[in-house]
Amino acid sequence: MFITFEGIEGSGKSTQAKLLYEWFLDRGRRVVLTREPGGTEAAERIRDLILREWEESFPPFSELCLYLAARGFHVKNLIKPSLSEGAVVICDRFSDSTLAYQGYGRGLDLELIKKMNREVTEGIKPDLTFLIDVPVEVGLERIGKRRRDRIEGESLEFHRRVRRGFLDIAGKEPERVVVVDGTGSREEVFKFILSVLKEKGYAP
Ligand code: T5A
Repeated sequence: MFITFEGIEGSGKSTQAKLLYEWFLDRGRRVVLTREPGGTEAAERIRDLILREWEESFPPFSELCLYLAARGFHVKNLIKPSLSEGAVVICDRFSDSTLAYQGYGRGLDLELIKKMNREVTEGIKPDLTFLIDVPVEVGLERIGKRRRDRIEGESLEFHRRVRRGFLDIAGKEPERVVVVDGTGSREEVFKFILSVLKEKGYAP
């Protein structure tokens, strides 16, 4: 079972991914919690490169290639082997983030991104995706006090396009992508996520 969490900055998806990981652990399931960009040594190095601030300009297509390169390492070395061993894999961000940020956010060609994504994911697709949705202002306020990375520091309009992108993706794949109202408390949001998992037969 491959479950991904998606959403804008500060939506609370890392919090929910961790809660679900602990929930499966408590029930004795073999479960892997991982993230993108990152998850393996090489992919984490690419993450450092992508997220830090640079003096020189960062071309959107180069950014796209780096996210995809990191995903390639991650799928090959962690996600695929873990799924083959029967583990539940929970991933904080995956391919939908590339479509939302580099496609809807940066304006790169959506079809090209989908094609490149298919190459690096080697046919792996999430069984279920939770899109934790909050207004941009709520997300940015939640992360407001900490130092922002290169993507978090983008304009309000950029983050709005990304949010619209995620909702668009969800609208096109309603079976896989479940939109979760992320404005409630951590406990309320998690309760809803569990109810979806149970309803879909993924959890006892
Ligand atoms: N990216 C990524 C791309 O552009 N393309 C790609 O292909 C991929 C894979 C990753 C960046 O890279 C971009 C997207 C990102 O900009 P990251 O550090 O992983 O960088 O950033 P995020 O994934 O956005 O992680 P964040 O930690 O910023 O946000 P989360 O995961 O949405 O939020 P979370 O859970 O850490 O919570 C944020 C704060 O809110 C509180 C938490 O305690 C925390 O303080 N919180 C709540 N507060 C009130 N109510 C709730 N329900 C709350 N839930 C959490």
